[in-house]
Amino acid sequence: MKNSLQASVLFTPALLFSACVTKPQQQVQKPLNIIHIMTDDHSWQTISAYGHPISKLAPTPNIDRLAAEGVLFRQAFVENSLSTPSRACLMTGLYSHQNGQRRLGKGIDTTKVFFPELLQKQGYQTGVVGKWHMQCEPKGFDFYHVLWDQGNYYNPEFKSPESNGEYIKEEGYATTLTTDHALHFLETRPKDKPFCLLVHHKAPHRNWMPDTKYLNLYEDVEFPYPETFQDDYATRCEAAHKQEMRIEDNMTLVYDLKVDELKETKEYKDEWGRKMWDASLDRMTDVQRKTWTAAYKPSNEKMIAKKLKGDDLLKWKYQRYLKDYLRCIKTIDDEVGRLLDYLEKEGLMENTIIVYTSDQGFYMGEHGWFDKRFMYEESFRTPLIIRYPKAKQKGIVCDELVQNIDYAPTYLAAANIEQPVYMTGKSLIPLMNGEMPKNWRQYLYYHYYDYPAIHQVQRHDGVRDERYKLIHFYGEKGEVNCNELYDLKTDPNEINNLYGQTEYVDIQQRLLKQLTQFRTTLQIDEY
Ligand code: SGN
Ligand code: CA
Repeated sequence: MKNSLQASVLFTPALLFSACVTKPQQQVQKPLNIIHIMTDDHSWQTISAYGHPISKLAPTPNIDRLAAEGVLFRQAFVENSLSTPSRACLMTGLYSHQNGQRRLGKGIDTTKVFFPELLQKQGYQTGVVGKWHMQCEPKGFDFYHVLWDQGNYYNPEFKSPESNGEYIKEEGYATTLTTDHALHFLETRPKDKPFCLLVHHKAPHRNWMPDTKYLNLYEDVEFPYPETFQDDYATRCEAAHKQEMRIEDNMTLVYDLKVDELKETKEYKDEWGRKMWDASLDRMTDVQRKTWTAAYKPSNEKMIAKKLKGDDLLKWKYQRYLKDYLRCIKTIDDEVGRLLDYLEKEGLMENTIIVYTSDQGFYMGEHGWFDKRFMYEESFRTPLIIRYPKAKQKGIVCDELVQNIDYAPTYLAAANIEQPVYMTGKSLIPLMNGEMPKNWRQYLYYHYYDYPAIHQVQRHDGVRDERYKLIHFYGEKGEVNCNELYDLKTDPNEINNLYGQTEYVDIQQRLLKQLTQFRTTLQIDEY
């Protein structure tokens, strides 16, 4: 349990989680209701409960409320840092190669059981609202109201059982509409049944379009630059050099950063971005569009007049990116507050487990990047806060290694359903109860497959323990395999690749052995 007993440097109000060694008596309790709130691409750096400098300037009081009354997991990870694969891990409690969903496109093996199906059998009312993004129809839900594909921010289309397979446009902002549908599920559900509701927001996914009421929020704030903003990837494998997710080179001024005024200039060559951008604006009502233009035009014109270049342009891009991203987060936080207020008003807080997480982490300029995919911390690690009403202590921090394959087992345990033997993840309930299960994992396995694809992040798998991380990049046929090793204690920014250094040979061997063990026992078929 040494990991969990480290001093809490980031989060002072919380008590540091110290698990009991003795096992408390198991009592059967009433099945708990379950609310799983999952945003899309929300970085832990931008939740104030995690204490990162960026979030200090853009706090999230409602999400923090969950942390103050629950457990803040500081070592929560995904297995494959991408939307559809991450959602498949959630639904099945299985790794990507086990559930079939390795990449963003087709993949899911629909013969696998989705955990809400097991809850339904036990008498739960189940629902999902917002971003579904699985490559199959919602399975295991009594109620669904889901966005088309990735979803749109303004006036998005939703599908429900009543819409006969059609997507129907609704006026409003995606985050608010998704919460409306969540509240509708809660209000109309049969009150004599326990429920499980997945609230999956589109925000803050690219291209980070805030609601009209927050278009000027943080306008005068200057957000701090990450230490690795100008990373030159000097010690790394080829993968970090050839990705296409740099703010400087791959973040577009019109589509990503909303400088509408540039799209008509002859220097502007990005046809794809122009089309995508026009499509986002064309979705708006006249009032929305007017408000939008009035908010962005003055600062856009100022920026154009300055004819920014080099570092000045890069800094401007970073500031605009962060502001828009954090404006999206502001609405998420408000809407989490609205949902919590409802649960409180209805007296549901004491028999509902409430989870806040994201489908993966995100780069807020670290290594000069946006997007995710890599096994480096900002993307691999995801926010995870759980308000477990039966926990003996409130406001605690847990530093055990947990992963997105653990949600399904946790929810089954909350419903008193025995975990099927084929499910790979582990229930988090013992950890939240202050117990330390004897066989808790000491290593995490990670595997990213989506290559070649947008952002061009080479395929890789790897292992991480509480301190060290080994990554193996393999790519396509003919591409050179290459390994990286990091000591996260002395090098939390992962800039010194230690692979092959004599002083680290024992650690390297230990992690390589562990990686081989994972590949063998899990029957991994590519690496
Ligand atoms: C879109 C985005 C990418 C993003 C993927 C996957 N481009 O293709 O930047 O990496 O989704 O994101 S966009 O211009 O169309 O927004 S994920 O969250 O669904 O995995
Ligand atoms: Ca995502």
